[in-house]
Amino acid sequence: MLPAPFIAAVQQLIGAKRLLAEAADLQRYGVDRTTIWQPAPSAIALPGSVEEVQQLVLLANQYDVAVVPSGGRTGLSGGAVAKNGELVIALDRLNEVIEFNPIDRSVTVGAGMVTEALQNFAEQHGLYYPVDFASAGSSQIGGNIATNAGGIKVIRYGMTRDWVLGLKVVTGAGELLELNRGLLKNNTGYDLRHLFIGSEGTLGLICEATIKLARPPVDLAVLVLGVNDFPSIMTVLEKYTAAMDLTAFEFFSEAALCRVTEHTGLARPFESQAPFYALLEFEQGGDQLDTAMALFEQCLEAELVSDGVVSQSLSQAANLWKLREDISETLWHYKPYKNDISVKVSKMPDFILEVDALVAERYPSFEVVWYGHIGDGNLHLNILKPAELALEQFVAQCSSVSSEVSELVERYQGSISAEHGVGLLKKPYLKHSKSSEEIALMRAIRRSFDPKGILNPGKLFD
Ligand code: 2HG
Ligand code: ZN
Repeated sequence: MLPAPFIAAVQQLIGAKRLLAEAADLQRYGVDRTTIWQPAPSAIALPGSVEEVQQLVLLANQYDVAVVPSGGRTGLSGGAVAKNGELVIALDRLNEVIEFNPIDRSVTVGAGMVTEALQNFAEQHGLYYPVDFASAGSSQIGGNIATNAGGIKVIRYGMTRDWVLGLKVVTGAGELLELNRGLLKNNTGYDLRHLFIGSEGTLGLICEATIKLARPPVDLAVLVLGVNDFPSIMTVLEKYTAAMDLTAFEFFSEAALCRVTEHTGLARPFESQAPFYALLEFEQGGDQLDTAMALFEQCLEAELVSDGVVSQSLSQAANLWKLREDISETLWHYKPYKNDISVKVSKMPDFILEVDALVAERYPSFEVVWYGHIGDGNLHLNILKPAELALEQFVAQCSSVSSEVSELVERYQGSISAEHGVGLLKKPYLKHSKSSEEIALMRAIRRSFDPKGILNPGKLFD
């Protein structure tokens, strides 16, 4: 329950109709794409300006109200879940282009702008925003920055962090900070902008962002290969990355393909079946297409791959991409337990065999679906909940296996969260990717931005 004087002050600040408390709104704004926690916020505030965000945070401090910042809520780690009567501050209305500069090739946008709208804006100006993933149609830039979102083009373009030139944020204490001024070069001590990128709403609310744009890639082709086993995927990756600049190298298992084709009605890439599929994307200009096809022949001869198809049109390329991109949405219907782990690409061949052996032993009766950004060393293991098993029991069993997977990740010096963030889901495993000294410093940083601990309590660490 929020204190009555706080509600009155918020209504006065943003207008009564911008403070939502209907059951459907609490339900909608209280969760992300996880399926584990029940949403239970007290109310949803929809501020219309940075000043209103700042005033809201100051009021929350005054009345000791916990706040959950909210973007498009497409996260997969529970970072935007509000389950304890918090006030959700949703940035939906801060969704405009504020300034575009073609000389700097940068654009400043409100944090509530949907990723796809930014991609479209860039395209209309002959430019390109390269951070891309299946939820681009509903995720928001502020949320992407708060979680340092990755996606399907990281192998070529990096993560969200690589595209943020500047940020306007309101800290947990209510200070308004303008970080890095949109500059390419700025060596003036600590770069606080980078602390906010990936901070999961625990240091402040990201209100505006200045984003760098790229030249668009030209004439992309998609190649899907049927691959015989895990080690072969890595050999194929090595061969292709040695010879070409790929814009993507993704993989998925036959189980993932079956679920997607069943769910979407999409056609298989080719008739024959393989245990795994690699999806490669590249600019086909110059001799790139010839190189890709020559490598395909070599891989066939070496019995690394068994079949393959290359896109002949943009629509065929888009359909091949859907086989990979629609996996997460398809599996969501099975309430999957998610892993999002990474190691250095060079360690991947050994790591993958060990994870495979571990999950095969520990999940003998659950269906494990493999896919991910294998070109970045990033695996998504989704464990599907058997229909007859209660959610709580399923989560408990998966969590105990996650501890073992996390120990393995630690042994390989990898990450327990490659791109989805820690949120609530990975909190127990953070210690496997960060030392206790690092976590202590993270806590101290959190306290200096949010001394009363009102922002996203319980996320990242307790
Ligand atoms: C993807 O790569 C997303 O498709 C989602 O990061 C992964 O749902 C998942 O586990
Ligand atoms: Zn992913």
